[in-house]
Amino acid sequence: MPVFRNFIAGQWVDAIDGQTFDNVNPADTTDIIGRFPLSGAQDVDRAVQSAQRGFDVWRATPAPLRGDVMRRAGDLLAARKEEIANLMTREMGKPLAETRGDVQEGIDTAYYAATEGRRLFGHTVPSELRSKWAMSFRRPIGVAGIITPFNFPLAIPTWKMFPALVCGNACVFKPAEDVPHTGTVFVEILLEAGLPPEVIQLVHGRGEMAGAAIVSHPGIPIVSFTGSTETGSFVGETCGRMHKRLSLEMGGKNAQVVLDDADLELALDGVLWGAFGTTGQRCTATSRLILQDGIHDEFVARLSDRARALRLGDGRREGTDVGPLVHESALKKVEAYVEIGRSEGATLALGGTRATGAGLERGHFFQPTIFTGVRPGSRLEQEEIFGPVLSVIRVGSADEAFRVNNDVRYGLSSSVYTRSVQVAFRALQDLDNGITYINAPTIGAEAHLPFGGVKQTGNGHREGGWEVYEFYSETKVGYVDYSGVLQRAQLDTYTTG
Ligand code: UN1
Repeated sequence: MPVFRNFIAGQWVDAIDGQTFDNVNPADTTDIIGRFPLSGAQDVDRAVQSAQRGFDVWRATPAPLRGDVMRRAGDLLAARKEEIANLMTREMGKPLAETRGDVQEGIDTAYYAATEGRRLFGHTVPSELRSKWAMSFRRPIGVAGIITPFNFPLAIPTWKMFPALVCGNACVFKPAEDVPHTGTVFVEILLEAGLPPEVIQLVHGRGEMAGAAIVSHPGIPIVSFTGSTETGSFVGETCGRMHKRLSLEMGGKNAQVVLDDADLELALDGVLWGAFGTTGQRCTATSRLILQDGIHDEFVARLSDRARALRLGDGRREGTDVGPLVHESALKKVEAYVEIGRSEGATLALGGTRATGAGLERGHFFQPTIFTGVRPGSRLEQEEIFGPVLSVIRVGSADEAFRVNNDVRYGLSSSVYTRSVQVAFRALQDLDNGITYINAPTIGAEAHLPFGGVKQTGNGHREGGWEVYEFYSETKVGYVDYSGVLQRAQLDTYTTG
């Protein structure tokens, strides 16, 4: 079996205590992809010490040259797109069309980052005093702790690390233990692109061990985490206590609203992709479908027909629409929510059980599942499931739909299907989400726009676009007084009035 290593202090190494874990294909659990180091606090500590040396080299490298490394990384990702999509599907299950998109998101992020190395704008503003300049500029922060989930094994690490690196930080990277192979290939690509070896450290392992060690290490002043809201609370507590800068991207309970005047065929395409793409394992997945009275029954009937026809299977097989869940405990969680839905009195309109049949015997497959008659406020309607389970809620008006959309603790994305320009713009204003789509599904964020959510989805930061560069850098202000005399701000300026 192939054996993989950490990348620490410029070397490919085992975990210090020699422990390992196996990486298993969720579509066929007899297919073992490789053995990876199960790292702990000592491994993280070595990584941080090395990254601090890397930081000293990297921060002194001009930002446009740092950007050139990202451009080359983008070129390498583009050249290896098909190969990376394949290995990604093998380790986490989503179909090839989606993993190709995942790699493309990484390529787009690379090229955006490359040019950002030539911007990293500060401000120059007039001073209130004569013969004095006032300006702001950006400085790197230090060693960034990067903890990423399984569902976008390449895109999410690139969202975090390309901007962190362009800003001049070093990174200690822990990919989810479900997708260590993609994480390894990504680090190889960064090195091949010319990143100085100590600037990047790869530490494989579990959240409770390697992840917790990163979050609590005093040598890591900045942490970026994508994962569950529960884990995010722990990460936030530790970072808060240690005064670390922290970006959290956490849960969602995203809704697609379909109003009576909508293009129903378009809305059907949208919800199928939003709810069952990535087997519902996206923070942006459509987990609730809010239907207006007038179209409710027809829409549910047409949706059930379309969802029933989705083909489950190995994502590497041509024609597969929906892959497996990532592991057994994800499957159990989905089963538990089906039970919760039943006990709360919702009607199971489709699915609800593990999927069986030819080619599905050895994987974590679950049928696309639809509940109707779901009550606002019920657990099924409120809690993140992270699986192919869609809850349908009936409403009488756009206003009621918006209230239901907003009445959850999460606020990542939302979607409204309508032909009314008034309602569309009202939705943009009134829905409590970081992203609202009009006539498009809840998933599909683009790499050059800010990505993130409100309420318990995040902690006020955004990834992607221009905003993330502010997260990964400190603003510094410089004043240059060339008057040759003592000028006292606020005292010598306004002498009258
Ligand atoms: C996530 O679900 O964790 O908007 C990220 C999308 C993707 C990113 C999702 N581009 O669906």
